[in-house]
Amino acid sequence: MLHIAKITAAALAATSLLVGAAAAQTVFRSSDTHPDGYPTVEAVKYMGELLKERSGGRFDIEIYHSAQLGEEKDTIEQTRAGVIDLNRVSMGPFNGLVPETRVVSLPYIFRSVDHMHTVMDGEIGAEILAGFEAHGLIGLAYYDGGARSFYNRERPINSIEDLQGMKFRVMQSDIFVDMVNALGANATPMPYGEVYSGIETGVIDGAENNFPSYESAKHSEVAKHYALDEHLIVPEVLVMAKTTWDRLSPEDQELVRGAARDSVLRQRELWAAREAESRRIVEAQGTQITTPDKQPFIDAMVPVYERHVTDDRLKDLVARIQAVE
Ligand code: GTR
Repeated sequence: MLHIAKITAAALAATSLLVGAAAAQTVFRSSDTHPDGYPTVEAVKYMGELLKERSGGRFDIEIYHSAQLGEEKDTIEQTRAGVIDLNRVSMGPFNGLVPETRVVSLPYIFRSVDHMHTVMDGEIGAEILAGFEAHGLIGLAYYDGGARSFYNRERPINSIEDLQGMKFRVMQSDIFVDMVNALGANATPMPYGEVYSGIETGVIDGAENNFPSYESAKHSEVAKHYALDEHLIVPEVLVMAKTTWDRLSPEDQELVRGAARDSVLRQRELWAAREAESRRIVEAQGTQITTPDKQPFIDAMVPVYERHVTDDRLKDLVARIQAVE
């Protein structure tokens, strides 16, 4: 019911382009699941400032943070329908829609965040971004989401053996379900907003995420064991509704793209600071961090690659990513 109420409210609010009375100002409605102050929210705000300045006040961005417009899966559909103009989402929830996003959602596909940056800033990143257009979306830029690791309420994880039989929430993607199952644990796909109560009530034992999400969504209050296995380095993406994009002149499209591009550096700086700060906060609040040997986790992912990297396009992308120094 809550979701439906949110969608209806958003749909009723107006057409996606709000035209202000005074100077025919276009305000893009932008969604983010994270709270105000989170690096992705702040980066889109910064993009809005740049857009406003560079367009002489013709464009602005209004941010609906804290999942005000719904959970990511729903907001993706609303963006495709043009009800939401801009959306900052993880690549994971796009796995069922945009095949290109699957390659960067494979566990341990990137050796490090630096490797991820080199790949995504280059031609492979551009190719993946272009893949959104066939699905009613325009990929504008990538943001950092660090590395995701497992956390749970039961016990410290020092090896794969410690994960056996535990139930972990994953983002709604078949790749993540198989990833968790390949480790001998059980995967439960569910929306981000349900994770806190899921852990609190014991429906799940834990979840997996980066430090800023673990901290800001307060999962750290209910799951005190965090294992730094860093199985996923999934970039985040900022997309625009194609219907909104198509209404802009080529010059204004370039303006939007440029402002998005210029917000990336700001987001990376904010991200690095927030990652360290969130880790400091959760440790001070009693989170126990373990550092299991990653190699057995990497080895356990062989069947996940066998199952999901089957067509030639994906095989080629995986090989090219792995070949990037
Ligand atoms: C966060 C990511 C969100 C969302 C969330 C989740 O790290 O920034 O976009 O995907 O994880 O686990 O659902």
